[in-house]
Amino acid sequence: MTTAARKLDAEQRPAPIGGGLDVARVRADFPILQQRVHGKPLVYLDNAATSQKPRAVIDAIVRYYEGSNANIHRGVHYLSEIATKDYEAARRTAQEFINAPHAHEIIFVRGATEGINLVAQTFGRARVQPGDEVLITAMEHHSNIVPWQILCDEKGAKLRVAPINDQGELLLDEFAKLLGRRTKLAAVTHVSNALGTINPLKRMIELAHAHGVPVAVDGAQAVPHMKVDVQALDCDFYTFSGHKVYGPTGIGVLYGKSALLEAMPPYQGGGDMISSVTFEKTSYNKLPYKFEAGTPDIAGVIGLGAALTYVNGLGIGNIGAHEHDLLVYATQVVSAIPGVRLIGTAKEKAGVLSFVIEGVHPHDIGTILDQEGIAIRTGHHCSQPLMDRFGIPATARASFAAYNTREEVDALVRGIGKVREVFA
Ligand code: 7TS
Repeated sequence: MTTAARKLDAEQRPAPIGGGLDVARVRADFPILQQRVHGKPLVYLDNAATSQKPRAVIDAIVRYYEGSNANIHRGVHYLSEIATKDYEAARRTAQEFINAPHAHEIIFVRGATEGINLVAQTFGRARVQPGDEVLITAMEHHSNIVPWQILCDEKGAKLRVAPINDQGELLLDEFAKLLGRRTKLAAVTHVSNALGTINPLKRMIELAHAHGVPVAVDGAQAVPHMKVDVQALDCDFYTFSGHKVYGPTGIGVLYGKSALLEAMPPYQGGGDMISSVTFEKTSYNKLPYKFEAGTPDIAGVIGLGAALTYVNGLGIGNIGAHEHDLLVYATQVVSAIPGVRLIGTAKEKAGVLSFVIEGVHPHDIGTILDQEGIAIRTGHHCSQPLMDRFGIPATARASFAAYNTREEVDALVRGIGKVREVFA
């Protein structure tokens, strides 16, 4: 244990809140966590980049390929019917997971990135005209900046950016002031991947709607950690990636309100998204198929369904409470280390701990921690404008999931101690 961690004696440490999670059992569900890295037990703290996958997800994918692989929605044969049934069952699981009113409002996409691009290129393209504005925040991931820049460039529209304070919290008044006659859309993150800030999303949506502005939400970092209810939020679009919520890579969900999805032009043309085609005219399929051109990632969808079912089994509230406990603990012990500065100290945070160490480049932190078997992410986290806002090129970021433990946070603290020794 480093001196910094030792300094925090038992009474000073926040008492574990426990919650309803049996973390040892959760860990046993994840085969990858059993391995050693560079001779040390793997400490996986890069969950904001992607989470690990439980056996239930891996098995569901294997079961599909071994037992029911077939194309969907087009076969009359047995395997195709099973595959279609499983694919559509996963859609209902996703619908219930975010409390969408209708299953046809769930569009399967490659991930949050594709969900956002879909909205920009269909809804955005039809709605935004020269002189209009699209409003985002200063803490967006590049995938919630660049698609809007592309749209604004094409349309001669303007991207407006709501500022944040030094803690990494959105300035709600400034956000409200930026909503105006020209604002055609607000695209905002629910939770910041680089800071962990949880935005006051419901209030932001109310403010936007009061100006008649629809809101598209990037939920990539929220869905794995908290109950998301799209009806309670009243958001117009909500997107997330499967791979950050214990599911496979390359699959995600875009939710949109029926009326908006109905009115939107299609995103990609191809098989399954049509109801009839002649060389003169094509009419499009009904929702959600209008937005699912071509053979989808069937195994991915089934794996995602298994992941969401797995999360339901643990209880998203239990996961959130456990991660909050880790965050509170990690904040206390890491910030007590001399030379360490936390980036992102919002009152409302999900399980992300971004930090810098005086005189050490974050990449060197990551490399030394890797030698200790500890996986974190270092860099700008695809949020360069946010790094600029804090006047830094990069941070080191530890991010938590259901299977992490306080012992792993202690390992991180010891690892940071090593970094400080090397650079002393
Ligand atoms: N939005 C947010 C808030 C994200 O954190 C990410 C990925 C994305 C969108 C894009 O998700 P994708 O699945 O389509 O790639 N964020 C990160 C990260 O923080 N580290 O690696 C990927």
